[in-house]
Amino acid sequence: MHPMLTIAVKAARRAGSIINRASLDIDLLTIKHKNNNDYVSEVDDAAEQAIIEILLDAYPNHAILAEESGHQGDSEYQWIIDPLDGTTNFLHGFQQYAVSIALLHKGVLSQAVIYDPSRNDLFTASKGKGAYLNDRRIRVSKRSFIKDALIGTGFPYRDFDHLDTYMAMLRDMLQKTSGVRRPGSAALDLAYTAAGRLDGFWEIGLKPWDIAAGCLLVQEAGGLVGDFQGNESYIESGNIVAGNPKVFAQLLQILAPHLTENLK
Ligand code: 2AM
Ligand code: CA
Ligand code: CA
Ligand code: CA
Repeated sequence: MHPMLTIAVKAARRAGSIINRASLDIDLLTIKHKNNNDYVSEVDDAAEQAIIEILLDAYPNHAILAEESGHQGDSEYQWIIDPLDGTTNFLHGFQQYAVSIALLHKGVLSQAVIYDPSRNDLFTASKGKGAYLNDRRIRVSKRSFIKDALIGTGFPYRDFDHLDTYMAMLRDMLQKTSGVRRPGSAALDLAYTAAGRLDGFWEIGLKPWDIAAGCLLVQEAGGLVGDFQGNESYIESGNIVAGNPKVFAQLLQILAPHLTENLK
């Protein structure tokens, strides 16, 4: 394993143990959330700080972009961190959430870890070296036809400007695929796409920390990732389509008639 990936795995597991410990007191967690909606961000912050400490301890000069604490440093190496992807699920004890850590080198994704602490599932990828779930190589699914495909997505929650567009996309997907799932962690949805558990995925308006690691996983598992026109702008726009190559192409076809100017 690449030494930088080894460090990322150590950081993701440390964050996972913080999350697992907090999840044991789910009742306390819910009450605390009602009285003080800082509680979840306490878990998010604690996990994020643990990750950053481990990364910077190993690589003091590397730069960081993390969901809760933002940018720090300036380097050709930048870590992109979501300490807890799927916070709403975590808060409800709905066990679908993950830690996501990616490394960009000179702007190119080079290492990725997505760790599901409730199942102890560790997804990893290094550029050019394939994608793994625990010790086993993973590949995207071989399904060729969109009518047989199981597709992941996320609902709009922040920017309801695109709600009508999204609902039209969803309506079309429900009619043209074998099923649509909305598990609630974009990072895990991409990891599942890499592992062939989902055949494809799309969502509007995600952030770099939601998708950076997942994109490398999908690509290293033999899949394709793009924005809604199949181009490269997905990390900036957060408008993302992913899937095995055949499903990816068919997803783009389904989305095409729904694209308003600002989604192109
Ligand atoms: P988060 O849990 O790290 O915030 C699911 O659609 C994706 O949207 C997740 O990656 C989730 O990341 C993000 N998201 C951010 N805020 C959300 C919210 N209020 N409800 C649902 N998902 C949210
Ligand atoms: Ca997230
Ligand atoms: Ca998060
Ligand atoms: Ca969040």
